[in-house]
Amino acid sequence: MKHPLIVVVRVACLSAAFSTSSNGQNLVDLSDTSVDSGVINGAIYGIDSSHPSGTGIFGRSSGGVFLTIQNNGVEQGYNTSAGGVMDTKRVPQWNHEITIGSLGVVTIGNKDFVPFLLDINESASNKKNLLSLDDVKIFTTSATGVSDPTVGSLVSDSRLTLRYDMDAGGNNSVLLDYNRIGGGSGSADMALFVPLSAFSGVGLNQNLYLYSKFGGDLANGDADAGFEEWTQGKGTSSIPEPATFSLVSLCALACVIRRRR
Ligand SMILES: [Ca+2]
Ligand SMILES: [Ca+2]
Ligand SMILES: [Ca+2]
Repeated sequence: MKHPLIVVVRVACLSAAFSTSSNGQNLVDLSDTSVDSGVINGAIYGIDSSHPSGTGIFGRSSGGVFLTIQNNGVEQGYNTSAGGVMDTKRVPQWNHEITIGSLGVVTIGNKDFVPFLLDINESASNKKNLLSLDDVKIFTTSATGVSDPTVGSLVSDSRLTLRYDMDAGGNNSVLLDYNRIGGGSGSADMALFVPLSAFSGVGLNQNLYLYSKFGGDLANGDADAGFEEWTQGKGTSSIPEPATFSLVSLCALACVIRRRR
């Protein structure tokens, strides 16, 4: 198990890159060993070098792998427990809904983020080691077993609320290198930190759907070989309960009224 201190040190390192990155049209090239992280639409995409990974080990304390995607060329999917949707695999054991209440929170600089980890599996040679992450869209909903067949139908599904969109405002991308963190050595390839503010007011029992797409945006970034796997990163605190805030506010208001009498 990872010591909490390692998380603190790692996110402190990322905070430096956070302040110098820009939003909007953006390529975060994590295949460039001089680049450790970048920001797209407020979320940090960074190299993760501290986590043990692999099914059953990676993120076990947070529930393990929740999204498994595999195809050649372009591949996409989201973490629904419904089978046969897009390019998802190993449904529902390693591809299933997660709740808002299960998410961890970490602080980077003076902002709170929800961490996710990505473990890719690509061929190690002949430039097949590269993989483009083309899109990440995160939704919340009270629905379970969502089976929209396209990203367009996901976005237009009235049951779902879009909370984060990598491609908002432009066709943004992240380039990943399977060999950078040592391929199958047991480390995650990328950490994604989504601003906690994206989930403001969402009930803890709501489901989170994370849609991601690979292999389409960048030359030599085709998908191949094994599964791409998403897990929840481990937080240093938990998501606050919206109802708790409401009760605190009501209590504060009651105290003010009482003092005025
Ligand atoms: Ca590849
Ligand atoms: Ca894109
Ligand atoms: Ca793959």
